[in-house]
Amino acid sequence: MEYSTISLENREGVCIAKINRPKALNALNPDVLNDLVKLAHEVNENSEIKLLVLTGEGDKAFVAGADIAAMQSMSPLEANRFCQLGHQAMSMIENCRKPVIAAVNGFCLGGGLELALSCDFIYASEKAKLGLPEVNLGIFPGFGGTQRLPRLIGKNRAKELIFTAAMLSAQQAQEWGIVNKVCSPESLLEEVEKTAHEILKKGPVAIELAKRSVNEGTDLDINSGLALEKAIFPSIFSTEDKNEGITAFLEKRAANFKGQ
Ligand code: DAK
Repeated sequence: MEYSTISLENREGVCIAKINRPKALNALNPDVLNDLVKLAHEVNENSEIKLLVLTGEGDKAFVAGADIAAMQSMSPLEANRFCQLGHQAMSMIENCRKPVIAAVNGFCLGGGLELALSCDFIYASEKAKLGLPEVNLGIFPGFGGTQRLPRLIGKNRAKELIFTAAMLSAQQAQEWGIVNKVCSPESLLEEVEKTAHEILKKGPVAIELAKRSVNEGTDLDINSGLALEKAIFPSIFSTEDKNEGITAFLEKRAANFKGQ
């Protein structure tokens, strides 16, 4: 597929997607959001892509938010479409069938943090700054930030971050549970790829179903979540991967999963 704002590189099944508007600190305009929707489709459908890494072009920003200049001239109707498109992009990344890791290489603000929160988890460079500064502009987070962030770090910390528009360092964001790992800027992609290749050794269908169970289950009460897990689990027993994984263990060899 052709993308106007994202560059792609497939490294042995790990697709590195760089949002590529460095002059605007990779800010999200409708073109980027449309490209993210297309990208999520491509990742789902393209068997050569096993895992997606989202990052920003350049050494300054992951994504510095929604495009403020583009928003200035939006009519209410255009803002409504922008809102729908943003939500569609975030949900498609969140529910992509394959794992998605955010490699946060710099400013990760507003819609940029909302995008990173839609990924399965976040690794960040020591230089990264993360926050939801929308209230500085007289607006508030509108691409899922008021919903995904409190579910991740709790209501009170989320409200403090949103109300103060504070920018957290990568280290603070890790302490708050937003970031899983902090790396030097030079080693960020290497560390992400190392983890990606660990994940790729596992059963792909198992990862896909585990992701569904976590994503769909965490918004349910515990009994409904457990019922969901019980409902999803038996299907893994119909896969070749399950037979291969268990046979390989018993034969004391590495499993050769086919994703079937
Ligand atoms: N949008 C557009 N351009 C941006 C940008 C952004 N978010 N952030 C930076 N830029 C541009 C700057 O304007 C500048 O462009 P030129 O002047 O060179 O043409 C260039 O990137 C470099 O930025 P700076 O010169 O400002 O660089 P500094 O190192 O001095 O500062 C900074 C870096 C990240 C601290 C600063 O650029 C900054 O504060 N940027 C804005 C961060 C921000 O407020 N982000 C939140 C955006 S609001 C919606 C749902 C959701 C949203 C909106 C609507 N609906 C449901 C409708 C989401 C809103 C947001 O994300």
